[in-house]
Amino acid sequence: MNAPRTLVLGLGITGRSCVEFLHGRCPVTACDTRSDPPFADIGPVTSGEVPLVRPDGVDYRDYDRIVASPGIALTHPFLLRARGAGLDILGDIDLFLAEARAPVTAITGTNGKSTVTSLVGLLLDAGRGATRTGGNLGVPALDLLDDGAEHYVLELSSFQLERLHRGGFAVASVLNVSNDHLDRHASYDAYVRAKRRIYRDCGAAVHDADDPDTRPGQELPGIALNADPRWRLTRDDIVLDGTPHPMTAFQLAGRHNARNLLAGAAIAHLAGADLERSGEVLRGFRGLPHRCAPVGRIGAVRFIDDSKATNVSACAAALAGFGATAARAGPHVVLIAGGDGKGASFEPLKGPAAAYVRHAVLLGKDAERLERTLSAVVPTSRAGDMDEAVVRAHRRARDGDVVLLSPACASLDMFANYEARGAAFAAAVARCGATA
Ligand code: UMA
Ligand code: ADP
Repeated sequence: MNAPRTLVLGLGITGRSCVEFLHGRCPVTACDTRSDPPFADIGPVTSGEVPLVRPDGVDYRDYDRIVASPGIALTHPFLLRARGAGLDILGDIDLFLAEARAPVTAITGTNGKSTVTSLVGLLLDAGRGATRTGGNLGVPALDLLDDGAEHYVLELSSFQLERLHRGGFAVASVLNVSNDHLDRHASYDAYVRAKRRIYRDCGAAVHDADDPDTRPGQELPGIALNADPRWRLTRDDIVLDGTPHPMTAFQLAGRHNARNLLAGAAIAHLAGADLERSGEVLRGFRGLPHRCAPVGRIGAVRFIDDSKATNVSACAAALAGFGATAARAGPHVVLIAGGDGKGASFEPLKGPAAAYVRHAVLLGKDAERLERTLSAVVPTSRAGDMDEAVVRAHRRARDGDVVLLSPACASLDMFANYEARGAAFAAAVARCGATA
């Protein structure tokens, strides 16, 4: 077959990796709906070898397939017309799987993906340097390709999974599912279906028996966490391969992180890691920045950056995590939340807010909607920017409290991304006079 004439749609992080990978392998054209795409300055484009066109300049008859970046919905009119014209639509993960020569383990879920993916990568690698870890986590899958790799570990988003044609992951896992990205998926069921595509033809599946939406559609070998007596959480322990370990033996705090440790260890075990040898890695794992990370303290008030909590369930988990592990009962969290709620209901925050939140400072596009929900159970106030939010939160906090940035919303209405939001929080905390 002739090399397929390929249009790469989107010149962001993924599109850049696709253009660089495909250039020289097949005829490639790049296209972006934005007038100034982030990677318009890459070599193959500036040299003219890969033309960059606008969507309205595309004649579908000139192409066999479109590699569509995850940020572009499959329902985008450009892609609907392309499908109507008979073009194949795929994503970067299909290109990656066609090329990868080592087993690939893949992890998805609404929350905890990055934490678990990073942990699995560390456990599998055990310091040898032969495991490549990335995907939605940040380094696009095609940039991981390496002849020396012995294993790949990918974090996959629902956007990547909904356009994935291939399967066959060595180990696949849906960690948990709750409402998110409902502005992109037609319904909650469609979102669950996209997530479960990860199990297609996989060698082994890890799901959480406490969350039925994580189940594979058919019987597969693997581990059903919390149903399998060898892999479960008890009140105080994490049982790994039949051995109980007290939760206090691990660096990661909160019950949601105990779930992440359990899942990460089970996935790595099935993928071939020796957990006895990697015990130190597991116990010493401190998680990733912007996920319940301490950024300073003022007197007896701690400031915690959970900027990566971009949806309601992540924020609820963080509140419960700090609430349940607190030294004393009663509300002791001053919450900073808000941003773009992506169409989700904030109702599920009411319970944990009533139990653990002393005061909520709200900002961003959906501040008013959040206030309507939360003001029924806790005192709230509004802030125009992050500096004001931190000053207000600090004023409300009492000794022993936690000021928690856990927005329950995407950041893009006010910041370039969640990292920038977390950095703005840490900077504001430092300006208030915090120490490490
Ligand atoms: N866009 C346009 N026109 C285009 C192409 C993109 O307007 O022609 C917009 C999109 O609507 C989106 C933004 O540009 O708002 C970025 O989209 P993209 O597909 O170019 O994204 P990349 O830069 O390639 O980054 C993607 C992931 N982003 C998304 O899926 C939105 C990154 O995950 C991922 O790290 C990267 O690929 C490497 O794999 C980020 C993310 O927010 C962290 N993911 C979502 C999440 O985790 O909830 C799914
Ligand atoms: P993802 O990559 O899926 O966004 P992360 O590991 O980056 O997940 O964690 C993002 C946020 O989700 C954290 O900051 C925390 O608030 C929340 N979180 C992490 N793990 C879990 C879990 N197992 N269940 C619910 N919420 C979680």
